[in-house]
Amino acid sequence: MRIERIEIRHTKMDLVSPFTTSMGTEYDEEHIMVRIDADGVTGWGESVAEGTPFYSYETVTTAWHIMQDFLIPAIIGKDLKDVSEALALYEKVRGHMMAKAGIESALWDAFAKIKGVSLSKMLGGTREKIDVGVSIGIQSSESELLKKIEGYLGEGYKRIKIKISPGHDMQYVKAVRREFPDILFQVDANSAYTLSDIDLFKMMDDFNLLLIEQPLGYEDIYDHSKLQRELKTAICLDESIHSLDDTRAAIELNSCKIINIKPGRVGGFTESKLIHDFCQTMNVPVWHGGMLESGIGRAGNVALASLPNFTLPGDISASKRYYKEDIVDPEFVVNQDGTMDVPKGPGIGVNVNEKALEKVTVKKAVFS
Ligand code: OSB
Ligand code: MG
Repeated sequence: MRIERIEIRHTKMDLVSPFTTSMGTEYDEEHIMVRIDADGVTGWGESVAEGTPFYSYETVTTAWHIMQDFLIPAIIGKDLKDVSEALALYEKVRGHMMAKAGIESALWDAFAKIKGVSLSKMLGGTREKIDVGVSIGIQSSESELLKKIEGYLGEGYKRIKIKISPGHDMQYVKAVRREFPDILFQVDANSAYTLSDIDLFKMMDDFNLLLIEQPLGYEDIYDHSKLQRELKTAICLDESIHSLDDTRAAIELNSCKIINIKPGRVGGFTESKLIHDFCQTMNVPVWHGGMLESGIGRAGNVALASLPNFTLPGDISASKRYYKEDIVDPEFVVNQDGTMDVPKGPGIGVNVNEKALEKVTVKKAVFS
């Protein structure tokens, strides 16, 4: 497949409601959409680097720079036989996983379309429907939170995750469990705590949480092993895991019992699959995280989450939970039984709505 043309677009999409976490409040989401034209097909991908370096050091600006000056020059005009050839061409670039994943995902889509198979099939997916959950930001009151949860449960979501931060934690956990004693329920701290908060987590241990996501440092693996030792509840790592090597370290050190896989955080689907497969052999469940993606990134997430060891519901929600208008057609919907259909068409299996994409584009560059 000859890489004839690559287009990148910095996009900005308004969220239907603000998303508050221990990292701050987001009102809109800036990402980079990648379009690759090759041998008569068009592959689409999304880089989930955000406008701010609060979740990761990467931002849309750093990802743009890395794509424009290193990743795109390495592959443009080249004749590639598979995705791994592209990875080899830019393997000298260290870090910048979200920039890499944006390019890599567009390549996967293009290769799947050339083969005429769905991305799910191409990645080794085995499911036609995936179980989905929803990630709820910090709310202004317990009653506000309970109302939101009730709404999402009514829409079918199989699992509820709430964001926590110091001062917005135990009382919310208690309120949710009082109201909904039996739901699959987990919390995400986004690295807001330290080992000195161990008593708080010991208290949470009595509330039958499915997992506690990334309680400690955003690069930490060691302190999490000390915390996990003291808890019955599974710790799940998100921010700390950038590769198969990180995953191996975390599992060998017993720093967590569950892994959150986000392709953007680990450089793409190739590394995601390695992590998935390794966790499967170690009997460690994985689930698919989210970065408030548009339909382009979401399509990739759904395809990846159709692999067999994604045994817990993902942070993969309906388009309308994030955006008034998505940039793909059809938009992603959640079935009443809390599942989402895995697209069956070639590649990502949804069409990009180029008019909607144009409306959210703030900057564009073309390479050929
Ligand atoms: O920590 O999982 C996270 C969104 C942006 C950055 C980090 C995270 C999140 C979410 C949203 O929790 C998940 C989603 O896309 O629904
Ligand atoms: Mg998280």
